[in-house]
Amino acid sequence: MAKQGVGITITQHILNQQRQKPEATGGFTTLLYELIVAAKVISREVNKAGLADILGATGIINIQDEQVQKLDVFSDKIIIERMQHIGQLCCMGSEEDADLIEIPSQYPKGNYIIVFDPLDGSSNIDVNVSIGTIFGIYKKKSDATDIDLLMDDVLQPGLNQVAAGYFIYGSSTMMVYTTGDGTGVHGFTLYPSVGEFLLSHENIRIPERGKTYSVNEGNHAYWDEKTLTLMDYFKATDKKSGRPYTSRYIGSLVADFHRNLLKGGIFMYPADNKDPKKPSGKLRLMVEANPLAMVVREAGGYASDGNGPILEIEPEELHQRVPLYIGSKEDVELAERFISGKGGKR
Ligand code: P6P
Repeated sequence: MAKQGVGITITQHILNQQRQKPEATGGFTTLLYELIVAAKVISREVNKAGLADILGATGIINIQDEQVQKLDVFSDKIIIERMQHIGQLCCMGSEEDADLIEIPSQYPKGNYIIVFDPLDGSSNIDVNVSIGTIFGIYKKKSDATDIDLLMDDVLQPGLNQVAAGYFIYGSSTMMVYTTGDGTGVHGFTLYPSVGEFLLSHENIRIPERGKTYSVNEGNHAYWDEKTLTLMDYFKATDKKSGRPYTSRYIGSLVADFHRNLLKGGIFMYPADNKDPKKPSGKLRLMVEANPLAMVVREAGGYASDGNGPILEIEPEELHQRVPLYIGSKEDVELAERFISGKGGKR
């Protein structure tokens, strides 16, 4: 018999999850709903970027010392606009903004915190490569309400995220998220003619081990000996352990992560000595590593900074960077043995 209706919508899925939590007030649901609206607007703009006059750089340099693309700015503004009025947040943190973002006084405040990268991979916008929005949601720990006193509430280890996920704007637009409490990782695909995200990847599980490694080999000259030995390991021929691995690197974190989540593999952005200002590599702990580390853990994978779990790192500042090894559990644990010096040889 033909499938009736449209299947399970994201709205239905979120409400089902809310019903399983007697203490739920619906505030978290409201937050996710408006975040989804922001993503739909960003998806619309990304998918017409080639047509609209929002291509190219703004000439602004952001906190990350990176050329800001117009869609970055647009995406940042859309998320802030959709989040600030819902009465569920005490503040926000964005990769595009140096400081915490305050909730305007005309809106009620709440106990949630959202940190996000509004449009990761933005350097790929005008070459039509998949890009994404990454988010992590926390609950405030203190009674503070003044923006100047909330940084400690924001700088929590990733373990404390009450939800984490991403939107990927690619051949289709998808939302992948988890509430981090054993309820699994679920993927929803945007059905353009309906304008709704429909459940398309229920309970995603990442293969224990993959056959793909993702890294920017162009940084080879800037890696230390342990990193070089690790990369040589993946490239060496050894049929018994299924090597060499295949190399796949898109240069857009969400796209590289999403492929590995579904197919297995490891993504790496090691520490390097390329830029003295970024000794821990390029990726950010709060708005990139932690949310994806929560997603991959809930899907059966693992994320490490090379010495230990990303999710256990006590953040020291909003935009701190961290080396990232993330994906199939066995591959990341192997990488950790090489990088931490607890085993592994060239
Ligand atoms: P590189 C995109 O600018 C980004 O932040 C991530 O999406 C991506 O994984 C990484 O940088 C790519 O960096 O140095 O390899 O170009």
